[in-house]
Amino acid sequence: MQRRTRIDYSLYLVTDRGMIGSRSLIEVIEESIQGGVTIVQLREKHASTREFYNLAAAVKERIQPHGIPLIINDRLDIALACGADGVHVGQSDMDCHIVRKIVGREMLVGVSVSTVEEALRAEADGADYLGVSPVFDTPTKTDTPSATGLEGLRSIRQSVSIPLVGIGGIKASNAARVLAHGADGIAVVSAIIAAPEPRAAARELRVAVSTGRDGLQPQV
Ligand code: TZP
Ligand code: MG
Repeated sequence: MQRRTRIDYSLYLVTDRGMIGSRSLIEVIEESIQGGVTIVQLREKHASTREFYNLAAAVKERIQPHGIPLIINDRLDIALACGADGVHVGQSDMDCHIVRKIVGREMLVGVSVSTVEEALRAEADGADYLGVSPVFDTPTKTDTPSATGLEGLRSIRQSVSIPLVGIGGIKASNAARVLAHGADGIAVVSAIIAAPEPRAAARELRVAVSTGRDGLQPQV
């Protein structure tokens, strides 16, 4: 587990097996890491517990040699069982302070937030990082609060000091603006998982992240 080392949130991949077609998820993850993904969240909404655990263990084994942290969406039992680096919870999952009580200080805890109030509460409850969600509307997940937009993201950035990533509708063409509005990184599903070439897609997103960090506005 890597909580005590510095985590690089630059390009945070969130998985969705519904988008990979006939490809293997592990291959897609591996290629995306070669392209520059810095952290991986395994998000499984339909898998059985056994299937989720087996997949998590296999992904962990494959990404650990690259030094890439593994985060498990929602299921802290799976996160604990497979020795993941962290767990990510939303506003209707287990409360962050209870998650923290269960997982202890070593494991990363991430929380999805869409308002300043939620962000302040998550920080006070011991979150390590926030997913500001959704920054833009996205067909990938529609049961979300209204999009924060870039100004909402900036307000959340100004209210908390823990790292945050933007998620929702982020692609190479708008990623730099997300960074320029205070995010430490971008979290994406479709921009990598649904891309025909995940390695090239990740590479392009990393360039956009660097551009945004430099405070440069992308060409539109
Ligand atoms: N949480 C908030 S939006 C979202 C999740 C998991 C989906 C983001 O998907 P995409 O394809 O990167 O817009
Ligand atoms: Mg959740």
